[in-house]
Amino acid sequence: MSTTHPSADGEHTHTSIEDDVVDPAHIDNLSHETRRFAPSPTFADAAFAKADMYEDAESDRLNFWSRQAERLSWTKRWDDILDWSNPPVARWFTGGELNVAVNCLDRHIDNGLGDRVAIFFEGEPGDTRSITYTQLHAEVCQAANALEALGITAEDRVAIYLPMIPEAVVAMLACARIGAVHSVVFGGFSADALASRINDAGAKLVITADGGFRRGKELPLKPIIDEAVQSTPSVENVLVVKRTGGEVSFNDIDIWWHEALAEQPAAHQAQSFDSEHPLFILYTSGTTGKPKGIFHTTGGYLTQAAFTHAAVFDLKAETDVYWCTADVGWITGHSYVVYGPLANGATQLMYEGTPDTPHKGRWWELIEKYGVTIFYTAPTALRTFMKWGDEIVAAHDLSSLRLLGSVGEPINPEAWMWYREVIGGNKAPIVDTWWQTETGAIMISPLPGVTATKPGSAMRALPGIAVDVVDASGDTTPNGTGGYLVLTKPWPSMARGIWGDPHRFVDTYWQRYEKQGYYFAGDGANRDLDGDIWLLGRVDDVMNVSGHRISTAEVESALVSHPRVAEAAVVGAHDDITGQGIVAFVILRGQSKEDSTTIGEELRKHVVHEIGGIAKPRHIMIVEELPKTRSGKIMRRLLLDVAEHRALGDVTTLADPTVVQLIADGMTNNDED
Ligand code: 7RM
Repeated sequence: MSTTHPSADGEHTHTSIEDDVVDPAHIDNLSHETRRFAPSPTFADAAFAKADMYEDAESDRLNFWSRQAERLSWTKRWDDILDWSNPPVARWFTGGELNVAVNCLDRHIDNGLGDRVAIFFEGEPGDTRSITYTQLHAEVCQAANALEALGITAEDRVAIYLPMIPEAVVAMLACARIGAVHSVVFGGFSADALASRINDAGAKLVITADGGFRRGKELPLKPIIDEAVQSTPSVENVLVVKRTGGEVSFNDIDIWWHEALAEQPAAHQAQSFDSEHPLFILYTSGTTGKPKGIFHTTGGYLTQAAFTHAAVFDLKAETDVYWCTADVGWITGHSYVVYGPLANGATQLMYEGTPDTPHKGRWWELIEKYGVTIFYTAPTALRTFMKWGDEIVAAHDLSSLRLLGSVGEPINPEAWMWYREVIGGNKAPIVDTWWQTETGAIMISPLPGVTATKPGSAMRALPGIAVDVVDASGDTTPNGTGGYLVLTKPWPSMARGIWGDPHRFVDTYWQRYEKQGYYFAGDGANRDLDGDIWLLGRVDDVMNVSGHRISTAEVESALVSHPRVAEAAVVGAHDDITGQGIVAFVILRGQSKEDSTTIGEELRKHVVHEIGGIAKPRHIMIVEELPKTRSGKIMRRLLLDVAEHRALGDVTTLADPTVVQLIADGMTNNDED
């Protein structure tokens, strides 16, 4: 069934993914990479994680995780490490009780580390703050008190829509402290996207800002909230952080954050919550138009976030300055800006703006200025810097860097080598970390003091994690071939479900290998002859644009909500910088023969309005027809061939084989940037 215009009742129908699922036989770009990079003996000797950690975890996985949980501070010890009696919903550290915010703040202060800097903040305009653990604790306590004064309890959800400023961390920890579930929505999402997430979670409070600074300009957020809350009956109040000082309209439900906090004491008696108390919901795109509210709980999540942050990044909390460039609106920001680093008492840099403001060397300038030692970013950013040229990097002293991380998409060997040589000065180990919103924390990655890495490979599962690469029937594929990536045993930070939709949780991740009890990740992977894993990207209709997950169906849905669009099909076409770029094929309604550039531009704006800037199509192609199978399914593989300017694939199953050729002939190479 193809994507059609919404019917009168507003229901959308969506393209089936069946004819797009990659046959493992086609997943065969086996790398012939032979380079290996072992850590220096000095790095290896001093490493947090040593080789014996693998055997240790292998011999008794549950006790391994139990020991990791002991790194946290619990007010009540757990009865059982894992309850897997009701799959696929796991319960970890059952009966245990803890408070996440206490683990991230109070216990460090109790250990005499209150004066350690938790966050060096650098705003895009150049304003700075350094916030110690004692100061962060005081602010979180005030915020927790303020939330309670607004009637927020451990039964409620709070939506957070903020720029990358310390208040985002404070807001998240304040929710965690009182047991309220936060739902952070990335600042790049539109009012509609925000409203649907607020409604899905039934959030009672929204925490936002007047705006943030981006690309040298004020980016207003308040008007977006004002529009969103027109259609969110559950929202009782909006707390507004003053960041830019720009003009905002204030309504009767709005309260200034600084005023609400000023009224509150900087102390707060934290209560402990059950290990399985929900901590947050984070929406992520799936194969339909409706984003999934992935939800995580407390004890298992924090255990794995903290453990992986220590082991994968080899954190030396006393001396390291850590920087993860992810926004808190994504899972990487949750686990590796907020919960992992703070649980470990790390000192980190937080930067508000874009890498090219006011100049293209801003990131490298920051690394030099703060003496960053551990740096975690995405391949799309690295490829952008490669394009800008090495001179920009060379103008800065990056010798403080001792470890580099990559996340969000496969890193191509060229970018990996550039990262190693130009950024890491040929000495810092690189950890390519594979994981997902659903896994909550890193699953596949080198251990930097142990693994001899290969450029482009995430290598193998971390200690305590069980992965496999299987064929369609769930059988392990031999080394030297590829298939689907699965996780074969439960892990502490696994999602506990999709908010309000338990069936979808089962259908999406667990149905496919129900017999084996495997989690289906939705990624293709190769295992080389040594058994090391090479991730190949999604095997479903989820695109990965600059490391952001966007579903083709979601963009199609946005397109068909425009009155002029009859039908739309979207593919993620290869892009040298962003990994994939969004290319849409659109059939218009009615006969009017307007300029396709004008309508294309209008539709791109419409998608931005419906979903947000991250989903803006790179190219919109107006077509007369879409290639379909006889059963009416759109043949995306062919559209992808067209979008990537390739020779057309097999068209024999097409209802009308001439259609694609017509589209291909009309596809000009005028992609927008
Ligand atoms: C952490 C994050 C998850 C999807 C995942 C993959 C892709 C992420 C890597 C990667 C190859 C990596 N969460 N992905 N990391 N692919 N190598 N190191 O990105 O939920 O937003 O996305 O991202 O396709 O399924 S996410």
